[in-house]
Amino acid sequence: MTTPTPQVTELNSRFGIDDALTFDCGLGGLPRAKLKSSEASAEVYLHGAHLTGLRLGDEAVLFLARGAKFAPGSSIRGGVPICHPWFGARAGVRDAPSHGLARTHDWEVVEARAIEEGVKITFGSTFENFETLYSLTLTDHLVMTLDATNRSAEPTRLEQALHSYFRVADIREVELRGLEGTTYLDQLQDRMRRVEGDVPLTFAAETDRVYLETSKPRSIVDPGLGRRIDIETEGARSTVVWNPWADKTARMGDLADSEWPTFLCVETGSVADDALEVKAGASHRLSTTVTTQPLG
Ligand code: TA6
Repeated sequence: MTTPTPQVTELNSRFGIDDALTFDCGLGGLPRAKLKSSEASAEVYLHGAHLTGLRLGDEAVLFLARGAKFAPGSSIRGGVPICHPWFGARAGVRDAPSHGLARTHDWEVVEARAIEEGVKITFGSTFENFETLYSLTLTDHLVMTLDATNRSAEPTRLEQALHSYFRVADIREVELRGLEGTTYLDQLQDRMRRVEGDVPLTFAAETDRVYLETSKPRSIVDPGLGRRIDIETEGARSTVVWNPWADKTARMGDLADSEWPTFLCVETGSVADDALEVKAGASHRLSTTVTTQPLG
């Protein structure tokens, strides 16, 4: 047990809630919040407001790379990185960091409270024109809510995604339901536009796709873990589906060669053609709900 830093001591005194919400020094010595309800638990770092662990029932729902970096200015490989206020490469700005500013900056805790059957923590920060709040509500499931308010006098373009790395037994055995028949941009073919077939997605190679105008609930059906992960959204037009497969993994310093089969990214937000234009003074809410069910 490391000695708590003054920052962690202050966080516990201001926001701690018995064993429902405690703060400690996590990996890399970074301040971490630990959430606990009767049926679930979660861990989230102030760095990037990055959710790194989620257990629903006794099952780990998210993947976290063994070689993930926990250091100021670095993004953490796994969990749920927040891509905001842009996604991927920033249009027209060559050296902009991939996936925006939110995931590599420290957020503040702005509120924490016990709720019926669980706990809710809210982080805040400002990224360019957008005053941003991010809440995690943990009961027997998890709701992630990202609120962005345009504090400028001009309408402003916004892209965002909750870049969730879901843990699977073996991606070659899973199905992703809910995207049948939708249009997607294939990021491996210069964002060529294609239409998904009328059967659930299965995976046999590197996959990197931005599905547009998606609205139905999505489900990861995982026979290896005997479970289904259900993902429902509000205020999210896009679903990004990604797995690097073996060759790309070999080129990634924070992902071991053996890890690529054990996760599937299903990212929810508004990306590319689905980018938002937020009016001056207006807000946009993105909300994603994650539940799990045993496979019957
Ligand atoms: O998930 C879609 C994607 O844009 C992929 O192209 C891949 O780059 C992935 O995000 C991870 O990005 P990162 O910057 O975290 O390595």
